[in-house]
Amino acid sequence: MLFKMKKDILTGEITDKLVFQNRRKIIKAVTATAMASFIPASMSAQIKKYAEIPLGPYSASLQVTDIEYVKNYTNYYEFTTNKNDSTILSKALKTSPWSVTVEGEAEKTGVFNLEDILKTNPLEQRIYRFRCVEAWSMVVPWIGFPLANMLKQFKPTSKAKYVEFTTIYNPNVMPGQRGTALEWPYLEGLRMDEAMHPLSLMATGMYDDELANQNGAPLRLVVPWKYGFKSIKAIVKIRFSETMPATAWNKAGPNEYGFYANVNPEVPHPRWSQSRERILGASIFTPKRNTEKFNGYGAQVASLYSAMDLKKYF
Ligand SMILES: Nc1nc2c(c(=O)[nH]1)N[C@H]1C(S)=C(S)[C@@H](COP(=O)(O)O)O[C@H]1N2
Ligand SMILES: [Mo]
Repeated sequence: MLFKMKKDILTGEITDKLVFQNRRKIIKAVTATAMASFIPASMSAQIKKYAEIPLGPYSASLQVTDIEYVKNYTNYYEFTTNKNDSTILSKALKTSPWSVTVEGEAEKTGVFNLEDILKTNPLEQRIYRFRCVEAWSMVVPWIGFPLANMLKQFKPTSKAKYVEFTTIYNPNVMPGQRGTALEWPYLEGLRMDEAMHPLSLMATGMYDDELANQNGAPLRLVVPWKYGFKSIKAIVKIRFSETMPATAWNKAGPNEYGFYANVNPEVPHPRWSQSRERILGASIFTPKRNTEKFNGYGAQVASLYSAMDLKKYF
């Protein structure tokens, strides 16, 4: 699988955008046949559901990374720090039924079924570049809905200045949670204006399908202008707060992982440069690409930070 895709050696971008789009067409054709024949209606509805999701307005026209890399090179410390092994280990996590607890500075708090959340938050596809703090990047066709849509439904009060997200805590099925790689449960947060920004996405799927467990099923955050660790997986709790949340990575290394974690080639990580990034799935001959400020989303988000020194608030 690893060397199956054709690569553009010069740019390093993986030239399978067409392959991906063709796959959509094939799925639609198969679905049409299936509905007229032998595949159970529920299954064909599921396939159709994901293949026909419209492309959202904030989708970038970038060539997407080979799905095999995105699914088998993951960071999910609840299971393991080994990027290849969370695929198998995470199969033990039961992701349905799933509920999200909403707490704190909001009018509508309580426990909500994911199914109900999805009824009022229509899905769209967003192709985003995703940049890990470890200096590699990929391009993923996510499926999800704007975070702002959902947050507004909970009616945050005027005291809500931040929103905090928590991953499921279940050391019985998540062996990494029996260790001390991070303080558990994994916790992340955004300032309210960041959370309400139209680029902030709640993802439920990728590549025309539901999220694989290792990629954060059934519900994860995707904040494309920030380092990947902000994009928390398997969310079970959302809390609106007046104060800045103490996030898992910031607690683990306050000098290395800031709360903001905006992608910034000008601010090196204390142990490595952030000016370039390895393209996930590209050959070893492919040069690294230059990391863009805000991961290329500066036109949309730079104004959120106009009053801040980004070297101090990294
Ligand atoms: N709960 C949880 N969320 C997480 C992580 C994690 O270990 N646990 N890793 C983060 C990091 S460092 C990155 S780069 C992305 C990786 O997403 P992916 O594995 O789907 O590519 O998830 C982020 N979200
Ligand atoms: Mo990461």
